[in-house]
Amino acid sequence: MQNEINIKDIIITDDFWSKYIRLVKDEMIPYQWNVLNDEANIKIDAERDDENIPIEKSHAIENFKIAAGLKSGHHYGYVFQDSDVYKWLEAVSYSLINDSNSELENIADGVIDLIGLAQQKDGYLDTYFTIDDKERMFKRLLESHELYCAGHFMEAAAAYYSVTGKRKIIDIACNLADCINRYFGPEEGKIHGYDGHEEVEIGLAKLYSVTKDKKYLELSKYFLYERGKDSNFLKDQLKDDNNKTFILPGMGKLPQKYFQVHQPILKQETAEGHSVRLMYMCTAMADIAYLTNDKEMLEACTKLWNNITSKRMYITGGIGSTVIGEAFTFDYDLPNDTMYCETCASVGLIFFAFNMLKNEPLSLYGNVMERSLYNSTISGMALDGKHFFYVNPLEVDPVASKNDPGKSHVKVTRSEWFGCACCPPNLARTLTSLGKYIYTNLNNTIYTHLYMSNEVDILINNNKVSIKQETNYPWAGDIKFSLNIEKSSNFSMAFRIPDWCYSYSVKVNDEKAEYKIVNGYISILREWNTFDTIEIQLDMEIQEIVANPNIKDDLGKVAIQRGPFIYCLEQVDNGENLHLIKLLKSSRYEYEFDSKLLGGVGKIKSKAKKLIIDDSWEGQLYRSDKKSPIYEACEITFVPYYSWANRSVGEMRVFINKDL
Ligand code: FUB
Ligand code: ZN
Repeated sequence: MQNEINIKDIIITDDFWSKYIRLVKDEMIPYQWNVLNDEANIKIDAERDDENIPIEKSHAIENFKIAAGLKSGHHYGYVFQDSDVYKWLEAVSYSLINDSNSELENIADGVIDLIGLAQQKDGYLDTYFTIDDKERMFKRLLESHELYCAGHFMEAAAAYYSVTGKRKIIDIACNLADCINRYFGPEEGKIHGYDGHEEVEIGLAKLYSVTKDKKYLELSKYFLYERGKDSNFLKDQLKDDNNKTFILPGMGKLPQKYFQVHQPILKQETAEGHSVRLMYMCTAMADIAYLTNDKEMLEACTKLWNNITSKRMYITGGIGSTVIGEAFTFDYDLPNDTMYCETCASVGLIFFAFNMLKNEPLSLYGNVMERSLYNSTISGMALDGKHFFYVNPLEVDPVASKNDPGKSHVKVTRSEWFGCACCPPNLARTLTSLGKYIYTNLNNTIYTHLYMSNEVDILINNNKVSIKQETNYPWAGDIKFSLNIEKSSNFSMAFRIPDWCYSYSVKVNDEKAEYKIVNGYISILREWNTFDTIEIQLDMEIQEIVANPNIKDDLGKVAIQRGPFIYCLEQVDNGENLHLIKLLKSSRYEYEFDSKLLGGVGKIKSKAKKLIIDDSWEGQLYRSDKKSPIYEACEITFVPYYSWANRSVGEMRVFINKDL
């Protein structure tokens, strides 16, 4: 059985990631706290043009106060507004590891007390239904998000309890889970159904992991296996409800695939519907497969994984090709300028990848985890930690975003907050728990999936192995591991070979090492001792990446990658009309780390050419043109995709035309 590393046993010391983690702790968490309390002087944006989006305020804490009877009033915000508080609480929990902050912990304890007060006597917890719609509790799961919110609370509870050891939050979570268990399940008299938005399955599995109470594991499994058995369950529930008003207008019209209920989960082979929903479903499936050794479930996960990563994923690790339903569409449909690529979906892909790694240490999972993390996940947050992208486009033209209603979701600057604020706190909880994604151990092998400086203690064969990883990653491919071991012992150390790396070297104790390649990992089996070192050098060449020719939008174009980063062109460096720029047939690229640019980034320069639109085009849209196009020579500068839109408003693109 493979073990996750206890997140309390790892400290990230990395330059690149420490900055992010600090930003979340020092900026984002206090900022979000103010937003949740309606005390931040900010403008809340609608994530797209839609007058139903609640943008007046967050009201999230206020909702709890009203549900707790401390205040009077109505619920405000999305029906899943509670989850913003839960995700914040989860991020706070992880941020308290290695960095105790009694003031923050007191605030968190206060929030937990408030949540406890808002919980009903029977364990039920959901501010919208408690305040304004009690009779419809569990009666409109298509839109209600009751179990979704419950799942986020269970995740927060597992995190807070694991970090602080304080039981109160776990007791609230168990009461809630027990309440859900009384209402749902295969037994007669219970609701045979599932939530419209997967998430409770993840929360229940985490609750099981901290309490070891098998009924939570069973309930998680139940919700997964029940999903899609009766594809009409969600809509039938709406029909049965006498009160026909919608909580989320428009949701009732969405197809079964949107909710991943068109088939039982084991039969689903392609990524369908709302991308965050699918990612949470897959994350839970992979966890249940791991926790219960369910091979069929793992096989189903593998099929979905293959479809997503080989036919429906952007080069940045973004997923979701359309704003309509924030959803997947069809194979190879990956438009760069209308896509969705929600930050939450990228985060969800990381969760899915990691849970697959717990089942099977295959480098392809680590590769995607890295791709998503370094690109479409962190692009979700500005370098100031206070502005966020909901969708992460690969091509932007401010004129189009302003004037094309079909692109109202493609923002050109990050917003201070959103009416639907799912993404910012999702980023916060992922960044503060980053340590857990770096290593796993299985079958006498310690696997390193991600490279970043850190110090960790890992138990292998009841032997404590302390590892110090030092690296200049992601800007350079040198990685050094120094060991400190209780007793010398035989085990394997395995290191992922990133999919972008074609040449590497490995040394143990300064000498060329013997190793095997196993499932995309450099694997070294030997007796390890204190003071042993492993040095890995991954060559980080600048690469031109071409897309599968089936992706219509990328034909004749290339994207630039160096190490884990996908690069982009921005107007601020390259002028307007980026679509007129063409890379030369034999382009040469020069890399330079610029400590003053964008908080310190490696930039890439190249010579290129730019099509000249001369005056003769004035007044003509089309013409028969026998003349060859005229280009001017230019020098262009690429910056890492994640760092775009941190300077000024302008065009951006990842895939660039090229003379092929
Ligand atoms: O429905 C809850 C969250 O809101 C989803 O996960 C996001 O995609 C957004 O629609
Ligand atoms: Zn989101």
